[in-house]
Amino acid sequence: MALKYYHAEPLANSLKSMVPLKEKGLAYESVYVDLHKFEQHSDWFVAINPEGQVPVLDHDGTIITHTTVINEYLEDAFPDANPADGPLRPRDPVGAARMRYWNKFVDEHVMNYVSMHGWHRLVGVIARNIDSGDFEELMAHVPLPDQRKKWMTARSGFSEADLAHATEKVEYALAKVEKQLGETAWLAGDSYTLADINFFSHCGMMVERMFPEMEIAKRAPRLVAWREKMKARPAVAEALKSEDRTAPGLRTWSGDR
Ligand SMILES: N[C@@H](CCC(=O)N[C@@H](CS)C(=O)NCC(=O)O)C(=O)O
Repeated sequence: MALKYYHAEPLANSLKSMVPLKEKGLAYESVYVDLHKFEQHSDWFVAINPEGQVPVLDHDGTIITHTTVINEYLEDAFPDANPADGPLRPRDPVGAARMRYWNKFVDEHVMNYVSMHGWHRLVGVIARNIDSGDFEELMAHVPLPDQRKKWMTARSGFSEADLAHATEKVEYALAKVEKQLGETAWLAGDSYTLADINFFSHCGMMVERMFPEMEIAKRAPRLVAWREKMKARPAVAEALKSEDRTAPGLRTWSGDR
């Protein structure tokens, strides 16, 4: 059995499937894809994932993409490799449904909005530093039309209205999670699941730095306590420590590792 994980820095989607690999104690070969060099759109990588995005799981030559799919795949392919406190996907139908409800919420209503602010702060700087002809040449290699548009918008700047809408979505999500954590220890109930890993990967580490004005410690103390509990898990700590090749000047929003 051979697993290969193609990923960028341990943040957002790249972190989201790295944590389950580590929680399940699965040995894998780590392949770093340098987003700063646009390696995700290069011929060798697009031959592996035609959508030109990380992360990607290769299990004995079978390619699995999209983090929520990868994470459920790992549960199906390796049902007996579980952390000591139980499986990452509850075995009872209600628990599994709750986990999927939160995954759907994070995937559809959180990820892209946090990402827009991240791109606004970080990717915009990278995109604007590329000379005009070179930028168009790079864009010609972006396989997903929406992603190409996002790169072009990052270069010209996201509109204030879009950024404000994204901020509203993040505020709504933080309040929703804070409320849930008042009712259950983890997002999907009494056990730690893929839903916690999902929200943590997108919102856990960087949100306070990205939105200092939200005063998250004050407004969401349960979320902050939950985040510390997440960071204290050895698998999460190990994933966060894993190789980070981001240029130091660009690490401004990538969490407090
Ligand atoms: N829905 C996908 C999203 C993957 C995604 O957005 N990946 C980002 C990194 S977090 C990426 O590859 N960005 C580079 C690009 O699109 O050029 C997933 O869950 O894996």
